[in-house]
Amino acid sequence: MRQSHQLPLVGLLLFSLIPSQLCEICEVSKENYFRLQPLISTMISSNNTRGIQASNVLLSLRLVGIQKQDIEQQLIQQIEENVKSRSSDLTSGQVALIILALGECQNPDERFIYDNNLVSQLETKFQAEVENMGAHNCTPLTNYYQLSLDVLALCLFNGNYSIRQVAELFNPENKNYYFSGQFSVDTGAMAVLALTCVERKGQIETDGEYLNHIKKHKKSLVKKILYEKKENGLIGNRFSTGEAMQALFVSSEYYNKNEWNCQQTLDTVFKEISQGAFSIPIAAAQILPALVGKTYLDINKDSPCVSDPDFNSPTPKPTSERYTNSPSNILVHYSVKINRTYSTNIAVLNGSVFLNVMEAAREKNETIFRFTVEESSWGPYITSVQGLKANNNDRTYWQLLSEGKPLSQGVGSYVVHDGENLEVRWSTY
Ligand code: CBY
Repeated sequence: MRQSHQLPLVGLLLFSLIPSQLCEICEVSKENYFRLQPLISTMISSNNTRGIQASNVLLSLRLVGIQKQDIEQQLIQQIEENVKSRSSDLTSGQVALIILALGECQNPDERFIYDNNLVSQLETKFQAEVENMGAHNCTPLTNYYQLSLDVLALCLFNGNYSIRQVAELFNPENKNYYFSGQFSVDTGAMAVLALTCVERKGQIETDGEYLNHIKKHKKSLVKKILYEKKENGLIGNRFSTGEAMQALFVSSEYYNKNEWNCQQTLDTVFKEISQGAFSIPIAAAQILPALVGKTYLDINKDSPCVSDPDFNSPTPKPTSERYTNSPSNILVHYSVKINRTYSTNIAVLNGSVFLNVMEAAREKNETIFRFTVEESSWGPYITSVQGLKANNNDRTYWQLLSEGKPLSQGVGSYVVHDGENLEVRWSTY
């Protein structure tokens, strides 16, 4: 008798709990689309969306349904020129991104992929990555973030890959998921996306054993990603959060609802957007899809390109690049550390970035502070200091630090502060 009284109560309790869990769709509501405008402005009004950044931006715009003909044409032209002028220099991940961007949905530019045999080029470049691992102590030509992009593009665009090889390569204990002992959330997230595609396409009868390995890898990677969740909801850091969200969207069966409060992550990202945290095109391009609930697995070469009317109404005004500060000087301490440390004090204009400090130091003493840079999709990347060159096969690089802590921005974007201790350190990852 007592039980039958309790039943409706329990039912009511469950009813009040379950819907809130099931209905929690973590994506920005249409009324809040204006919060994404700074990202869109950064992506489309930046006239320096050069080289490989262009494919990241195009991919992101298409994925969320932003159609701006003139901008799209400009990006496509840049991508195609890039392929024509330096196709053999492109890394495997760059080719993968180009395929993903040009083939995102049914469109005339898709032809470019097939006319230029980009998928078979990618197959060859992917195998070269794997061969390099054989010759150089399991280190690929580039990195596992790019290998994941490769597998993702091959999987989505019907390229050849061996599911056995994928299952072996993407073991979560592999050192290539780590940089200086730290799990790389960007890398893990991209691997989860690639593995999910392979898993969805695999056939139980023939690939059963490997599919099981892949499932196990995914589960473990998802755990590692969630372990990097910060108190404010970011996963890894602000720049890896978008891709981590995508990975978590496609693997909800591998974690419990209470392990991730997606809304909290979303709110923190919005706050960061409003503070101008994603001010370079690639950073904006990488965070945007997840915020509207999209993932790279939604890339579908056979479905028509859609345009979301809520995004395509007024043309956003370009944001002013950097706020203007009074042009006063600030003083920073700059060191180069190899075995010993070489230091100097440098005066630079308020609002200067790390690279300006390095340039000023070089002017003071060319022998000690000379360096070389290369352009990367995230801006300038330091390749050598004092003639000592970073080498992928040895896993060496020039690490950037402030007050002894690694920076999460590159030399071209990190704005330095008065009295700061900056360092470039010869390191292994
Ligand atoms: N993209 C790639 O191949 C890059 C993959 C990536 C995992 C990338 C981060 C993530 C992403 N979303 O794109 C990556 N970095 C890698 C692999 C690397 C290594 C590069 C060498 C290799 N094996 O390919 C390496 C050496 C470990 C590395 N990143 C170094 C650095 C430092 C660069 C310093 C220098 N010499 O100029 C630096 C500045 C860290 C430091 N304190 O020294 C760094 N990376 C940072 C900060 C970042 C983030 C950039 C954020 C920003 N706003 O500028 C990053 C997004 C990224 C680019 N690296 Co790496 C990671 C993050 O903070 N979430 C594919 C290609 C087709 O485009």
